Amino acid sequence: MNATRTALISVSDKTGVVELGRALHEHGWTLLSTGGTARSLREAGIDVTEVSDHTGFPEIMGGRVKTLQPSIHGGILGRRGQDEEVMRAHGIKAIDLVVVNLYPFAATVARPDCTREEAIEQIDIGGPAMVRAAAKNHADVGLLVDPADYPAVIAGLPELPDAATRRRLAVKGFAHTAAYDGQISQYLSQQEDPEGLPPVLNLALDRISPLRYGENPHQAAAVYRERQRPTGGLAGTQPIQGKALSYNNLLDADAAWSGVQLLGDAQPACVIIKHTNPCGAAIGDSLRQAWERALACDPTSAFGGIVACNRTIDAGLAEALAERFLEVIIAPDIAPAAREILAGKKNLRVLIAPTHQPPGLELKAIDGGWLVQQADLPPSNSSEDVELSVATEQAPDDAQLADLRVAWAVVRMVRSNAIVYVKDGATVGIGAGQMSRVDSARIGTIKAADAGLSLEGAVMASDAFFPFADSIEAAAAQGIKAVIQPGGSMRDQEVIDACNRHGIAMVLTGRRHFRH
Ligand code: 93A
Repeated sequence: MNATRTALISVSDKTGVVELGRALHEHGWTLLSTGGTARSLREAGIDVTEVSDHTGFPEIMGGRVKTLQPSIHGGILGRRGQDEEVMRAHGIKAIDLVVVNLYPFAATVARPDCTREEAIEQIDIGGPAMVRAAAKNHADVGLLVDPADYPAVIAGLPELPDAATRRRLAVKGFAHTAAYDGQISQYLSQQEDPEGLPPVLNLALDRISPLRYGENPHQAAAVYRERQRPTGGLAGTQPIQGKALSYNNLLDADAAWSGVQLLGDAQPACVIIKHTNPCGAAIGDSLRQAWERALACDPTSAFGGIVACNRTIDAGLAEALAERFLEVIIAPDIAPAAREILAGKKNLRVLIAPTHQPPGLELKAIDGGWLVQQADLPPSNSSEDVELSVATEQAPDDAQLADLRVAWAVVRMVRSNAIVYVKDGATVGIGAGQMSRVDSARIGTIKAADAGLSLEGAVMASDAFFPFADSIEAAAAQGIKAVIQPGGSMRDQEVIDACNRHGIAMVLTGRRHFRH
């Protein structure tokens, strides 16, 4: 055993540090520590040298300068087999293992009463410098930034972690400091412009798991989590049965799960998704009824669909679901009897959804860069809270108003140009992703006819304004009685006039929901 091995331990999060310090000490390592860490180790009866005694220079400026010393950084960065002479000349002792985690910046600024001065003081300088030095010199030096890695290193003592482990720990070290700087720049830019997007987006992502492939089999893919966000959310959820989720499964499960949130939680609701578009959505007196009505909208497209429910799935619904070929089912919970029934469908992926965690920002790759926007969430995630103004002579009655709100929720889930027809709380026709709005309106009517559903007495929603009155004329011919749309077209008056001519009630939301 090499008795001269030295570890430098300087941690804010003291989890596991006593166990690690004791194990190192018992294996004959020399321990160097900064003030608070040295105290913790000494209180546990572990022999430790203060960094200030080692360097001969006190901690100054209230701890701003503790480890920022050549004898520390030379000890970490010195190349073994090359820099010994210069180290000897300057009295620098090699440091073989660096154990550092940083001032808790994110936790500090998350406190509502945190002042700017407190935040600034929580910007760790010496810690990241040591982490980066050890990561750079991983050829010879070990690095621990995460208490979860302590046990494996303890198990290998008195030896340093092997070369492959040191490389992995170095990657983790740079990710740790990158995420940390991201938190700082995000906080400071938020202070400058609380409503806006930061001038620099410094997102550090952790790979949760690789995916078999991306949208197509020749595309490599993985799912990542934003390090600054708490754990949880759909991204990290494993199915309770069935094969692992694919890239497309996750995309559609996300569309289904965020879609069902838009229908609110006042009533049981169900959404069926295909290729990120709903092919049926409904509320009902029971979840079973909501499912049946959602399915009735387009049973052909529901083949291989992704189903999200906003209530616990019971045995009765599970039996109905099991009759169909579905890819994914997602719900807040599945009753034990329902789990047994679904277990019979070996390939069906079943997800117990965690609490909905909508992303704050949406990213899209474009040639040479990224488009970043706030997610389409505010002011409220639920269509129940949308403020409506009546634009026509005719106002919608209560039943129509309820359907208009459902239609408005569903149209937000649909790719633009989006037209949605709703009757009795259920979609009866959906026109998605067309290049002209009138084509979406027409496709919705064709789909309704194909499903054997009548649009007589139904309501219509449009995700953006009607540029012409043509869609209203087509809707009137189908027996549509009420319309919901943002308004704001140059020809709004023509559109309103057409509604008035046909006795259609129209409400405006003042908010567009394009989805490209
Ligand atoms: O203020 S610092 O940026 N200046 C330093 O020289 C320094 N060296 C280590 N912060 C510094 N540290 C940090 O102190 C470490 O990253 C660690 O988070 C913390 C441990 O301090 P203590 O051992 O006193 O609890």
